[in-house]
Amino acid sequence: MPSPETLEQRVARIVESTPVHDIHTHLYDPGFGSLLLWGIDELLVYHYLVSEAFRQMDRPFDQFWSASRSEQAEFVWQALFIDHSPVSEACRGVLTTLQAFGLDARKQDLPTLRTWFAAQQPGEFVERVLQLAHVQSICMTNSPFDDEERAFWETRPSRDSRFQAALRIDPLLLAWPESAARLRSWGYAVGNEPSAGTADEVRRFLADWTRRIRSRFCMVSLPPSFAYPAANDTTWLLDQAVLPHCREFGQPLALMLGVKRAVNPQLRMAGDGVGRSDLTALQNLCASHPDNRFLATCLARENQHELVVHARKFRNLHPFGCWWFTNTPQLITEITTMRLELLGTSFTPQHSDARVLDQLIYKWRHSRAVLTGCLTEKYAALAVAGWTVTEAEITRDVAELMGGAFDRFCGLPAQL
Ligand code: FIX
Ligand code: ZN
Repeated sequence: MPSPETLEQRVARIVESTPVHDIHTHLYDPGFGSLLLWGIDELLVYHYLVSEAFRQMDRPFDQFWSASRSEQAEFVWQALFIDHSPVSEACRGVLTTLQAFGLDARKQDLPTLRTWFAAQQPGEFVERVLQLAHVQSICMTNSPFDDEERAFWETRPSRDSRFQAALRIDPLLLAWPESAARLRSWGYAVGNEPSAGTADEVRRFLADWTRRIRSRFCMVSLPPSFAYPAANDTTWLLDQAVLPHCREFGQPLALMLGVKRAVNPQLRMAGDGVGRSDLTALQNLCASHPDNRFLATCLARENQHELVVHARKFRNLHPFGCWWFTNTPQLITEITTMRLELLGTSFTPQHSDARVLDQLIYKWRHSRAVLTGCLTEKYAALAVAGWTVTEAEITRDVAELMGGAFDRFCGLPAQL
């Protein structure tokens, strides 16, 4: 007779079989062609791995960057997988991904792996990855300020409804005089200085892009120095344009707090760092704009507790994800447990931040394993207190955590 399912096995089964809505990625709708990255070379030149590889090789920065993409992938493979054991989370991710495809990275060399990926048919590959990762839908990161991406939107591409848009506005909020010039070049009559006319035109820009890409929310990443309110363009633009826009469209603003861009420019995209934010800014935003909703994630470990406490005080705040340097099993366990203990299930534990389609597999396999552990511990503690959760209750909770609570917080995708 088979032994009865343990609590952990039951939670694992439910977590693994619940499709996730991945609320922040850097992936693109397959209709965007070459913007959607996939394959072994892209996995290896992921910026998480590049910064780790530079620690293990003497190669000058220029020599690495002037090499072709496949040579760069070879440098990373050699440094991180051959010369040392690939124990870091990002390295393990490559192995989990290859294993899910049935590839034995121990037996196959890079050329053989490349041949396997080259033989994949792109459309079928997308379906296979989504199925292996058990991802039902994805939020992209869509920036009108990115020339390559803007060109795609201007072709009015047909859309895959599983790939939802999120309007990314970092340059608008953080580099105003330069962004004003770009808006003018696109036909928006903005001045460099604050005025009612400029605010109207910024709102027209936001409305046009929200409709064009059918965006579900606006998003911005902010440096540790972000303060609100402050006597600067960022506060003015938030107050006069971005927050009114979000209210008008009934959409949240997602804040990603604590990134220090280009602390080492020689590492290019891998050169961003972390700093502790003053979350008084977030508190002030939530308190002074009760009719706005805010999604927030923090990059610094030191900000995680404060974020959760703010969410207890403001129901217009929804914490999400273990972002970037916090996307490691140890920190996901710590952060998710803290959130469960202080917020119940009213948050979204994880997003993938995948930049390469295949990464969905490892990001979600690894995160699902941690979520299973955190939930099992909580349900076991409830059982000690005489409250045994049912299969239906676990299923409900997991659905909430894997996109349900987020969808309710955001509201349904607007028919724009
Ligand atoms: O700002 C962001 O959305 C970050 O996630 C990225 O800038 C970062 O490069 C990344 O990929 C982190 O996972
Ligand atoms: Zn991101």
